Amino acid sequence: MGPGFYGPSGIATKECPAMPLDLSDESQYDRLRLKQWARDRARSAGVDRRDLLKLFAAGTAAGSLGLGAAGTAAAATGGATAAAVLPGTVKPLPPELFTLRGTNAETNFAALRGTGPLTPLDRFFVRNHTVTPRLEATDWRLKVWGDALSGGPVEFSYDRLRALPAVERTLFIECAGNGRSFYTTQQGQQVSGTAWTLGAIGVARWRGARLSDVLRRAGVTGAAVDVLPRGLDDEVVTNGVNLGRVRRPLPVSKALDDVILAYEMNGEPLPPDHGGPVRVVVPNWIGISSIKWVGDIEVSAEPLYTPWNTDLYRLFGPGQPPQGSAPLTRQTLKSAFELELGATVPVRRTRLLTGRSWSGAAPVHRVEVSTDGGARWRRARLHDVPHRGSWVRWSLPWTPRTTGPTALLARATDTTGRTQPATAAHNTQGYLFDAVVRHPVTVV
Ligand SMILES: Nc1nc2c(c(=O)[nH]1)N[C@H]1C(S)=C(S)[C@@H](COP(=O)(O)O)O[C@H]1N2
Ligand SMILES: [Mo]
Repeated sequence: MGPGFYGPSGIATKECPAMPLDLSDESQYDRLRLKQWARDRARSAGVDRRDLLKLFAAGTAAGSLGLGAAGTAAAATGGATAAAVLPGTVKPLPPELFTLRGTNAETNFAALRGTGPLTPLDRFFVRNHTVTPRLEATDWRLKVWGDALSGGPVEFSYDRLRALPAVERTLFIECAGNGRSFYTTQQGQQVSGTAWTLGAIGVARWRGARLSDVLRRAGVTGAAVDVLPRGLDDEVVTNGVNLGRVRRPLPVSKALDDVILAYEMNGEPLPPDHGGPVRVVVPNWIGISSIKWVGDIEVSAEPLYTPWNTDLYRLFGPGQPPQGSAPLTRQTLKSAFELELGATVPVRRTRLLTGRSWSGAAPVHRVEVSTDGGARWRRARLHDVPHRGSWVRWSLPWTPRTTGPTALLARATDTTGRTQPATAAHNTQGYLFDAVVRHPVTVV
């Protein structure tokens, strides 16, 4: 029996292989997992289920676990304010390139102006639940294990991984909470989590081995359902509960499709802050899927649950089921100007407005820009051939005629025909903000 067979209830049963289900359809997969979770059919990998339930009960009332919040660092250090916590990164985080947010560093979009389609490593955003661990490639091992392998655990050294056929792809990694602050500043809504503007995204050229090659060599069987990569960074402690190491299950269909175990980023060995020596890169999916510093991968014949696909990284709030939406997978559609928020610009001088747009669903088709707060729109010129999984750079000349405050707006449409809406759907943890951002500027 293959992995895709489910009984009439939608729950996997050994006895009832009657209804094949296409697990490569993300929404179908997620709806199924959600049902299983709700019915308590799955085990919660590594965390006591009663602890999780306690947390979720507290969490949904208070908004969330506070994970990924400005308060994350505070929780991790026992109540210090986030501002007092230095991000535990290895690379420098100068203020012209980054805005610090607790343990995280947001890329200043203005610092991308004039750079190429790839985010330079010195300005790629960092999102750390704790601190960057220092790992040596020579000591590093990847252990692949679990009940959906034909044999026992299989270990891969760095050299063994590098000896596998290499793939190279240009892909963004974007946090699910990117743009979160605009729920509050633009829509007047309360959300929990790191108050990113639009800089929790970076695009890099990743080189690595296919996860599918590693899983096949490890003896993955047709019984596999979920694949759970886990980071070697510290365990995450929040509100006194140890959630264990950062890990989030991937459906086996995605794991065998296009996921990379990356050891190079923009032609360099993967830097420590971005998961070196080896990280997972999951094309088009929210950043948490792309586990950094991967140390082991469980291949399971039953669905797996961790805090990162149950309470976290799902939508809670109006219009969502009480237990929350299905786990989030694909990223949404966004645009950003390569300009400081609140920049001042001289009147009657022509300047070239530049920015970037991207979508997790499809290549960007068109970008429109308004320089008068949304009354009139002009089409921007695209500077890259649009590809799914990456962004396009664009530009538009602008000659402001009157002084005073105004808003610049950029609106992308992807090749599925989806256009950024005026308002994003509110959810308590502020994920997947996709609305057109009103970028304030003052003409002087
Ligand atoms: N092991 C581990 N993997 C992780 C994280 C982490 O804290 N630990 N953060 C995740 C999140 S939430 C995001 S958005 C991306 C950020 O990748 P970056 O720091 O390379 O930009 O890594 C993901 N992988
Ligand atoms: Mo993230």
